[in-house]
Amino acid sequence: MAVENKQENKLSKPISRRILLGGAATAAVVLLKSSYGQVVQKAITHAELKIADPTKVLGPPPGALGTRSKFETPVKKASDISSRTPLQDLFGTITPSDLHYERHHAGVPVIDPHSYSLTIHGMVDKPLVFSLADLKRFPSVTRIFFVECSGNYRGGKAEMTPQEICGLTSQSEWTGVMLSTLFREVGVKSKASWFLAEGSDAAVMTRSVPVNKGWEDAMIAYAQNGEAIRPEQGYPARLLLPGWEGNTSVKWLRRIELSDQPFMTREETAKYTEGVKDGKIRQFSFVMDARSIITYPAYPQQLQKGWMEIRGIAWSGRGKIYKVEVSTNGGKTWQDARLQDPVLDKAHTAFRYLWEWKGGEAELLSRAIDETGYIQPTMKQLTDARGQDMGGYHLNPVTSWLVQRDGKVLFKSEK
Ligand SMILES: Nc1nc2c(c(=O)[nH]1)N[C@H]1C(S)=C(S)[C@@H](COP(=O)(O)O)O[C@H]1N2
Ligand SMILES: [Mo]
Repeated sequence: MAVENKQENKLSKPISRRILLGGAATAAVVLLKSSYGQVVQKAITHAELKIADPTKVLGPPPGALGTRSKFETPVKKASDISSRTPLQDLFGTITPSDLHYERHHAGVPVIDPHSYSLTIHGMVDKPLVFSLADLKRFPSVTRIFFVECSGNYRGGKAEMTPQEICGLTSQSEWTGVMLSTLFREVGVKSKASWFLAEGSDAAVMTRSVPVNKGWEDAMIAYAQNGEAIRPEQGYPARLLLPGWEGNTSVKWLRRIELSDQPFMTREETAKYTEGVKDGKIRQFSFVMDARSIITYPAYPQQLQKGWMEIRGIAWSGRGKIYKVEVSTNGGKTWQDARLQDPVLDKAHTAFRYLWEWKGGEAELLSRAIDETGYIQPTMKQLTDARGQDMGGYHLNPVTSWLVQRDGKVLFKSEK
């Protein structure tokens, strides 16, 4: 109690709704009245208590949910339509679920898992309606891969973080049922060459997908990083097409229709097409090409002279990352970075390269090469290949960081 009393004044400021303090055993817990009126428990950190020596006071007891350290504040950068993963704040390759990027065409629907259903019909022997419980009864699979929006490139100024440049990619461990399992269950007819995937959000998003992807590695996921999939990621179940543009991984999936031709929905005619040379438009460009980005050092870091580990992630929608090359002199010479095992198929792969900054200007680049031999292009190579009107989709240029004499790091924006 002594500690609480001493802290009385300090506490009452940040925690204005405090109505009751616990006894000695709950020294660092207060009960608060939430804005809805119910009483909730809030653990107070040592920082809030301004305790210099944590060995001299009982810490907060376990809670119903864990918390992130008050000293760590990674956040998604959100607009009305999307939010971006803070790639520069993360370690390893799994994106914490609450930091997974989001892209919704009509917000996040609330779907009751008990009334949820997935209908598979069209060119099948036996159309079926699956409940969520039905989906969970099938043999399950767990697999790690990334989801990336095809509109994942921003440029325009030097003061941009990895999150701002390409934070529309995230990686989770997904669990669900292979679509091929359900295809066998309904008896997809051999003539069927495409299927339509339809979401139950207010956008009723629909995409046509070649049936081969369904047989190959498409899955219906109901779990993410060990728990039920998040509402933002498609609760209670979504389609996931590993390595393909995020748009095709239809969330809140309610219907799959088999056909012998694409359905030519709005998302694949008016949207999600790219200009190529000679005024032509490219359609059904599903695969996300290989890419990498150095996430440290990056803007807004301030470098100190000496050794450091250049760090980043590389990924490819075509398969495994074969190699990542790093240049510290603007592309004059390249060295192989070390890849962190396991290097997974269609997955964010961490790379590292030891570098000594001796002061002076430097230009840091990374370039991903995947197992098909595809080499991540420069922005100039992209423009040369696709023309000036290539639009904003499927841009995976080599990202360059300019280290200034004073140790500031700036993005060399090329678009
Ligand atoms: N039903 C539905 N599915 C959807 C969308 C949507 O708005 N509605 N957005 C798509 C787009 S454009 C992308 S990039 C991914 C984003 O997935 P995430 O929000 O889980 O990161 O979901 C896709 N699936
Ligand atoms: Mo997207």
